[in-house]
Amino acid sequence: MGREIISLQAGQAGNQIGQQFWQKLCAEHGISPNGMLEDWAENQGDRKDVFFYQADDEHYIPRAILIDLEPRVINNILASPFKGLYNPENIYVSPHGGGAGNNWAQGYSAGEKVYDDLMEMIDREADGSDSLEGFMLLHSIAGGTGSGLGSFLLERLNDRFPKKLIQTYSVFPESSDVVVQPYNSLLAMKRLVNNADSVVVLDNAALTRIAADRLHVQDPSFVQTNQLVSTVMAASTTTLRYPSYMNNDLVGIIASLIPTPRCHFLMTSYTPFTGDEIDHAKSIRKTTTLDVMRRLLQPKNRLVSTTSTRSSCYISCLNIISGDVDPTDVHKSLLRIRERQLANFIPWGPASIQVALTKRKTTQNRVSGIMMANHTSMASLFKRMIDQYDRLRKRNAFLEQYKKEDMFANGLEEFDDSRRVVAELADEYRACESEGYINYS
Ligand SMILES: Nc1nc2c(ncn2[C@@H]2O[C@H](COP(=O)(O)OP(=O)(O)OP(=O)(O)O)[C@@H](O)[C@H]2O)c(=O)[nH]1
Ligand SMILES: [Mg+2]
Repeated sequence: MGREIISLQAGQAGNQIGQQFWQKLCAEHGISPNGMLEDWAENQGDRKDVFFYQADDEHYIPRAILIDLEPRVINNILASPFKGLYNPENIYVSPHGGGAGNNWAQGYSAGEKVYDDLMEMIDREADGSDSLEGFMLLHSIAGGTGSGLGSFLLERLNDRFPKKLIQTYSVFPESSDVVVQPYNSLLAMKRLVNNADSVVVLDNAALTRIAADRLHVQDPSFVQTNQLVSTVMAASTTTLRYPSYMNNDLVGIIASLIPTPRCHFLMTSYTPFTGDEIDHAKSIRKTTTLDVMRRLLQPKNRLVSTTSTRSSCYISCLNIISGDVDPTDVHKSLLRIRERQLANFIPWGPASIQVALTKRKTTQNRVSGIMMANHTSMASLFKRMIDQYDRLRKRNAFLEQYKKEDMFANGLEEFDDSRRVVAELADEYRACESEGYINYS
């Protein structure tokens, strides 16, 4: 057995999303807010040990490390009904308390200063697992802590655990969020490219749009958008937690979605969001397997806003379907999708949607699904990021705060290098659209 995953949640977005993710996993596995197993939850054929371990007194404890440079968000978690769930030794709140002021460089430097404390927690968790598969980082890339300290962690995890996988759930900003977000995002992107094996991209613009669509909420709170995110995170890990014969470890999922190492930025869609997951979701009529699989391909259901061109296509696509599903319906749906050409694929690889049916038993028989896909339109997101960066940089705006930190004290090469890395990634995604990609270097 084994194949455990340690989650690291950094900064406000990381910890707020993490809070809901753990709440959701507890509900699915029948773990109460204080870590006790409910009676119905025995012998469900699930693997609680991927994300939890048991303390001496049988309590389930998340393999989670909570990190922030300011206390507010973590204090909220510690004032919630789930306060007893986490291992208190796994919580790091900076004693200085002011956060990283929306500044990547400040977050990165803070990481260097608290390296020993953080690594001690991570090593202890790693030593406590039987056979660790990897790490999951939850963070946003627009602020200071999740972005900068998160970047630092990605680099160090890579050095210290070179054989372990790193997957991130990364929240990309809406363009109006933070003035210096183009700087922070670009610098964090370099680490997501170089130091992560797989990045699940979520963006706040898409989350807001889906909240308006599904929940009729025009100005959603983070609690509401985070319910969308935690639903998707839980769904994307169902095959790990309820294993069948495929996709039951992270390496399997990554291998099937990421044929070439640099193009590892995944988009997700989920349908239907209902009142089971989301407060105030619109009720839905009965959904069929075909409905679900068709909706998963619609751009409006994606949790990331990219712009497709006529040549945009899927590099890979995995659907994980839950509920009462007849495999013949899956087969028929795949045929229908192919006949109607609802999904275009790269010319240099297998043109097929992979489908996994989960073993998770639910109370309703409702069919729901998540799509995880590698799609070349992701290039448009990186292009937009570079354009926003160029506009800010041309004016030399807001650079003083960065120059105060060591990395930028002697020049701004780090910015130029990060820009180069992101531009090359966008180019490679576009190159994937043509036959000649097999010779790409
Ligand atoms: N989806 C989502 N986005 C969030 C949440 N909290 C903050 N954000 C977004 O994250 C970005 C800001 O990053 P934060 O996570 O607040 O910053 P931080 O990592 O705590 O860094 P500092 O506070 O600067 O030290 C903005 O784009 C926000 O809109 C959240 O709970 N959910
Ligand atoms: Mg913060």
